[in-house]
Amino acid sequence: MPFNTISVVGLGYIGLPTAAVFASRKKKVIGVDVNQKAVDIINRGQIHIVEPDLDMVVHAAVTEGYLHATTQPEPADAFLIAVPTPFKNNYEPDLTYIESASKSIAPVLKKGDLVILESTSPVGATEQMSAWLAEARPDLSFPQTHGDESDIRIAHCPERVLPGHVLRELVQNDRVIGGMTPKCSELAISLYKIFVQGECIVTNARTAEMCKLTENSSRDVGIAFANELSMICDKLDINVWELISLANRHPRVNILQPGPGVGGHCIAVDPWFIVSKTPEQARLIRTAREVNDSKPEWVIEKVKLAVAEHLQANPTKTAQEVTIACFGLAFKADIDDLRESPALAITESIAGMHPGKTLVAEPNIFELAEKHIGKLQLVQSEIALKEADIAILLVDHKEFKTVDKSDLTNKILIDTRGIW
Ligand code: SAJ
Repeated sequence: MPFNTISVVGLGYIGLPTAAVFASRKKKVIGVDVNQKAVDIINRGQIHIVEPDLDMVVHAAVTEGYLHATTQPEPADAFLIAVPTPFKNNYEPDLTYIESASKSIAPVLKKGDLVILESTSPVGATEQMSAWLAEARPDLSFPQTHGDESDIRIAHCPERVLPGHVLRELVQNDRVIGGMTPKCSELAISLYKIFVQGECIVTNARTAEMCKLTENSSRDVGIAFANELSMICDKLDINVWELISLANRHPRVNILQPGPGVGGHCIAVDPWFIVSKTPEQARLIRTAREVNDSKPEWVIEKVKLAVAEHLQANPTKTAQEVTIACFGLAFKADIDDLRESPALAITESIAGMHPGKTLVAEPNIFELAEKHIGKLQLVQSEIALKEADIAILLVDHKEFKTVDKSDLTNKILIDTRGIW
């Protein structure tokens, strides 16, 4: 079936690149978002998020007339829902964005349309979305009641792209296609084949939901193992980076890297969707989350010890005269994204407790948020290195990997990434 018009609901880190890539294949794309400001920016051919090369693709798509954004859904042949799925205070998934997106597209659905949930979701969310649509449109039939004969086709196809490499991975990665029925999967494949060069592999909706959660939980558990090792090695006076590189020479061992904690909006969130559904069984997954979430506090304790050590070595100094420099604020290397960043949390905590100067070097950010002004000073790396009594490496940005080792002498170093 030809898709003449494709609608993408939610124009964030996943929805906007997806909309732009469909448009670059000369499909008419309607982007829908509740944020009027984002809609206006996109309709000017600009972007409101940071992702390499996305600005050019969106600019071309808008100026050539293939992509336009709106706050009000319009009829289309396929709808992709890519809205956030955060968790609530008790780590229960919050599906309100999926609910309101479903209710907003329901009035414009017509027989033959395909609705795909792309948002990372707890198991059962796709069936729930289909139930919300069915409730709003009793005149149409849905897969949960009509199977392969349904008027509307529904599938879950999770996105798995790595921030910073989204445009390449969208096209090249394999895609898991979880249709509610075989016909739903078939139609979803024909949609993704418009731009996906990777393989499209069919499963059911629940397995597709669990697959995405499993990928990110697997990585979280792996990072927790590395973080736990780093705390064990600290007690035993062993260099954890050397240890891991030695152990990884074993042909069947591949340990990840310790860090100051796990950030971003995916790996620190998705495992909770498994834990909240099956709390009795998901013991390792929960513990991994707890280990990774406890790492920033461990780093902060190291900083307190370093200040005490520095004052002991310099008895004429007061704590007000000690300068601490934090290197990196982003949640990982070579991006500017601060969401759920352990580096940011550690830096904020130091600035809150330290009576002296707290300097920050972050090559990907050019101004501090309002709430940090007066508490932190954003400076060039060279200045931070020159002035610091205590230097804390929080993000392995490429600029920090090449610092002159002689600039690191005469100060206490806390290297959470093992690059200094
Ligand atoms: N990290 C470590 N040690 C490591 C690897 C990562 O401490 O060895 C930390 C990073 O510094 C960062 C966090 O983990 O704080 C997450 O970074 P990441 O690069 O592992 O992952 P994300 O969050 O950028 O993207 C992940 C990817 N998932 C997997 O690799 C399984 C991506 O493919 C998903 O599409 C994305 O989550 C998502 O949207 O779910």
